[in-house]
Amino acid sequence: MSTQSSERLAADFAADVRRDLALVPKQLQSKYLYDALGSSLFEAICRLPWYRITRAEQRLLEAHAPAVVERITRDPETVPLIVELGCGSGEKIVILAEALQAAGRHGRVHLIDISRQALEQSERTLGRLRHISVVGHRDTYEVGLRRAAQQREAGSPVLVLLLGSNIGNFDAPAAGEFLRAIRGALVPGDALLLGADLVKTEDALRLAYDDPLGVTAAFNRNLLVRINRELGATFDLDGFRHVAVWNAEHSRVEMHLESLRAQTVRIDGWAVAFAEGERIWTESSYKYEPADIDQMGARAGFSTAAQWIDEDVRFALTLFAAA
Ligand code: AVI
Repeated sequence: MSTQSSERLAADFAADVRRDLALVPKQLQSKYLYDALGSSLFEAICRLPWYRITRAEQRLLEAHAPAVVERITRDPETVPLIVELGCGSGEKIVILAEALQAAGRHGRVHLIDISRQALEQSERTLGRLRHISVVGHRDTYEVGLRRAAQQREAGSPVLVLLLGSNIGNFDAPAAGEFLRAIRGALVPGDALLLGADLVKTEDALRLAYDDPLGVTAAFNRNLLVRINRELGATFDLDGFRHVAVWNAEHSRVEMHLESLRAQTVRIDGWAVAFAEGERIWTESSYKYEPADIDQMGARAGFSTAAQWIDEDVRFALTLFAAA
């Protein structure tokens, strides 16, 4: 990644923190949870017995990767381009890459993630596959997707992967806008594979977002560690606790950091005051019904080509065609 984009990301972080801690209620954007330690903690979350999204999605991908690959390999002359938005450790895209290999085809992969560690790990995971070329973009989804789509070869189909219920971290207007932006980068014949978590019991959701080992709490509180390190702030970690709540009205799990006492935190020369019990809202994870997912896609200009559901975990993998 160029120094220029490193500097831009650092300046954006400082400006966003300053703006969002001045809001009522105070907020921080969930994309900032993913520094190197945050990415490792998220990987650990994906292995927790109570966070079942990742394994359910992997099972669905393994079962249906051939059907997904079939859609982008209809023309034997083309080399499909797969773009993954938020690549994690690369374990999911590797399932599709192997299905591509089983179909006897080459492919090009572009990985887009804000986390340097996630990109490096995915590149290592995919490095052993000789039939694909891999390019990483350390950037926001929007900028990375635009860059990747500009590099499509004429006539080659593009498959965008938005997995792991990453869509659930956007509120409805932002999710709609984001899906429209994805659609805008695609042409008829291209596809989007969307993994999205479904509404389930409140107990299951609480355990998934406030696990008994405290890994999710560490993931959330690490954002304060990051702000201390990168922005010279004075957050006292013992002064904030992790809170996860199911908001049924909005169909989302919310993560917050709650101040345990009245306190003032200095961030690079400015002061932020917290009342006892005041919260910083750090993440929303929206949960869907299967029909919501179809409608969300349709509103953005996609038609549902297939939808596969893990009924046990309640997780959906939806293959959309760019209509
Ligand atoms: C990345 N994202 C979809 C995760 C989620 O479930 O919202 C992040 C996460 N937050 C707490 N646990 C996992």
